[in-house]
Amino acid sequence: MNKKWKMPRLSIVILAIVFLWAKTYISYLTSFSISIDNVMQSIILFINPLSFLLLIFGVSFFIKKENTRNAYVIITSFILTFILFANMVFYRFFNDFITLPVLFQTSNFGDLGSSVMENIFWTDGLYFLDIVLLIVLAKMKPSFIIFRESSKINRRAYFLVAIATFFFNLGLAETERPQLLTRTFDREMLVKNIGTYNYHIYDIYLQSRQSAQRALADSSELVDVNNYVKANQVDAADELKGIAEGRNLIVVSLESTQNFVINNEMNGQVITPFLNELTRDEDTIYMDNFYHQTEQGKTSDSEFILDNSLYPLGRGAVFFTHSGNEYHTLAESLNNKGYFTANMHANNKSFWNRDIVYDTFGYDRYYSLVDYTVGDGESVNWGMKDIPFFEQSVEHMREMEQPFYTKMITLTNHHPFFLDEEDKFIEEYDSNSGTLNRYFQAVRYTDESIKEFFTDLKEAGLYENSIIVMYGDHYGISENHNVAMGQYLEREITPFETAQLQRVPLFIHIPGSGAGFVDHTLAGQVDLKPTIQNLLGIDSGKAIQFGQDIFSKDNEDFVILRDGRFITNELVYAGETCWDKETGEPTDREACDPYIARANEELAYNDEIIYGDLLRFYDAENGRLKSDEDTETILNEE
Ligand code: GP9
Ligand code: MN
Repeated sequence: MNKKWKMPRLSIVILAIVFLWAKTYISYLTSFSISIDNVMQSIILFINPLSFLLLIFGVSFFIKKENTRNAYVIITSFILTFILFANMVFYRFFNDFITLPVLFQTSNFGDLGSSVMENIFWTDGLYFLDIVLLIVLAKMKPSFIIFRESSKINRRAYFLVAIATFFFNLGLAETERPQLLTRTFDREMLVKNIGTYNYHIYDIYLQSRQSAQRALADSSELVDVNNYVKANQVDAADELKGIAEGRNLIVVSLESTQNFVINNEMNGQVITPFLNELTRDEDTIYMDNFYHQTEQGKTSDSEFILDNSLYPLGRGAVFFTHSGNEYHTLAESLNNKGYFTANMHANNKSFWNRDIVYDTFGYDRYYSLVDYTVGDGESVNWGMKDIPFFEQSVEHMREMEQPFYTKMITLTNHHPFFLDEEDKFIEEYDSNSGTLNRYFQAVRYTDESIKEFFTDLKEAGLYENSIIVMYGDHYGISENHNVAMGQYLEREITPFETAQLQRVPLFIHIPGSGAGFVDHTLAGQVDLKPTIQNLLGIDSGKAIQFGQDIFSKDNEDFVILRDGRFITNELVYAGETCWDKETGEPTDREACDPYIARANEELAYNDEIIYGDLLRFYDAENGRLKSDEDTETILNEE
């Protein structure tokens, strides 16, 4: 009866697990916008960090020495907290979770500096508080904490619980989302169901599987891929064929430029006066239903699509992960036509691994940062301002052999969208998002730079004999700014609206042609290569590619985004929901089903090509398999 009450004693391991579990769950609620539709999903979200934490901290039970064991617990806590923190910062910018290939893109990190700093808050420090506490406890060894080794029985029970938790979690996730692990385009879905830490383990597994895939691939895989591609190819347009034959080709990638700013105003101020003029110009084709198809590789993904008419990858940047593959590029086809081919971008040459990839793609020359003089006050955000960039680029063009093809990449309109006073031509917007507020100003600056670029080209005598193709590379405003976007667009930003916001402008300007019109055809970046080739009178031959000539009469009105969303004339599939395009309301899923299958099939074939490096087996000139010299398999019999 008189037994003294004893405080229940806690194991330091359990304490560490509880802290991390709590932190991870809090981060789900506060830092990641994970959508929850039902109670089951809330339960899964709550338990999903646990199985991994139990297992990883369980390792400590096998460590005999107390100090080593405590050190293991503390270091593991720190590493996992850091991974969580890195994901939070990454998510604030990219609205996405880190993948292994992204992590190894260290050559990009220097330039990311300003964007990273914008996305770290002082409150993030709170996430590390428990580690300080664990260190203090390990030092002071208070009596209410157990530090000694656990018994065999306890250990067994512990791991039984851990493994049961793991399968319980996986089981719930499978019922909630069948085929979760086989359809892995959607990282949010993965994290939601198996938790951040298991997600990273799964990501490591994917990475090793993909490395093996190339080694195991053989030319026979091309037969299916080729059948699919050929079945979906259309005849190139006749009317515009060769309209720009022999001209210089200037492609301008407009950083973060979305289509909603075109012919639009912000608080009574015109955002893109020059581009607006172009939409009504007699020499310009303006496409207002054109989608970007990029993923984690952002600008580099759009470059990849342009040159190959293939999709980028669902995870990582293909510029990093598959820079050594064999490709049949736009640059190569122009080289064969006697063009001088170049890239122009005033950033470190290794950013996005460009120096390596441009070589692989067959470009003759890369004008990178070292080829530009960045004067005082000529740099903002990630580097050189666009106006001096265009000015100096035209100087380089004067020296080029003609005809030339050059791809230019603008930079000023990049997150965090800061500008010097003298470059602000309009006021900021007035929402709760500084990013969106500054975005309008930065786009306005891009518009000004294009206007000056056209003048520079005319002065250099390069204008008349060129065709200028300009397109937005990817979105600039992520879903993290939905409230502010909703305020601007005066409607709620549903997944349907978000998909529609992935439209970027496309301008095809052919001086003196009189070929201008506004085109509402549905198209995407994969269509750029065949379209440009047709305008230049180049036969795309037997290239394996997913795009279609936009101006072809048979062009299919179906655009697939890299994460499996798609758009047709009637439907939009986004957020796992089928939307009626006219009303913007959800509609019967059956209507979307055939397209869902088609989108998945196309993306899967695409990945097979890239992961297996399949084009190394293929001769695009004659449509034959290269490696099979004995059999001379012909894939494209007339
Ligand atoms: C960097 C520039 C921007 O050189 O192309 O890259 P992004 O972050 O947009 O992919
Ligand atoms: Mn970009």
